[in-house]
Amino acid sequence: MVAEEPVPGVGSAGRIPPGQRHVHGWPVSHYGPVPRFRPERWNLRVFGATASGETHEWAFDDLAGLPRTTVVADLHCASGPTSTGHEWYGIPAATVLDLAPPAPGVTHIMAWAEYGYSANLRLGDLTSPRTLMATHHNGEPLTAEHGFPLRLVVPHLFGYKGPKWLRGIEYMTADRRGFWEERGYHNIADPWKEQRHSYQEQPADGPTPSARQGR
Ligand SMILES: Nc1nc2c(c(=O)[nH]1)N[C@H]1C(S)=C(S)[C@@H](COP(=O)(O)O)O[C@H]1N2
Ligand SMILES: [Mo]
Repeated sequence: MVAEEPVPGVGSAGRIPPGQRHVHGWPVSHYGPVPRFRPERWNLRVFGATASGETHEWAFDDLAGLPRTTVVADLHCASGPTSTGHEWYGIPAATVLDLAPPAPGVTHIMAWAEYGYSANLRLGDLTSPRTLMATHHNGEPLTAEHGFPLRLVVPHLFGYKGPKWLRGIEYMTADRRGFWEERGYHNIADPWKEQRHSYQEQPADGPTPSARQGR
């Protein structure tokens, strides 16, 4: 991979990660169709290794009572494009841990979206003060194609770690790879370290993709 020079003066940090190219506007990028929002069927579930052993569930209207925050961040797709200056508004993701505490052994989470898309994160990625479950972007509700009604935003990691159409958080007592992580993408996904591909991983970065096991 040819590392490009970071573009000075561009991006929320005044620069963008190595190997990324700045794109104007906001491209749409995801796998599969855009789900239709059905408010009466929609819920957000926190499940897996919860402290109580129970699954916690919020209906769409329940979200209105939760705290809100604004975060300005860039969005780095691991395939190269970086779009900049996104003003996200939503619920700090750490709120989930207050409302539905994890069991003591929880180290990782799986963020689940419609149609089974998933992304695994270290617990600390979720509780990072800049990680949020966004409902709005630049002052407007999210559009359907960008994740309405709820989208996880993890500004310090590549875009695939932030599921659009978020529906669940699974507490895990061991790491397990999500959708793209199983398909050759890096388990950690730090753009500043250019962690794009699973073949770049060190043993401590996570479990081996199952497709590669035994090879
Ligand atoms: N549910 C879902 N969320 C997803 C994806 C996806 O395929 N499905 N793609 C991810 C990837 S790879 C990127 S780069 C961003 C793109 O977000 P955007 O379309 O708002 O630019 O969404 C992420 N969230
Ligand atoms: Mo991406």
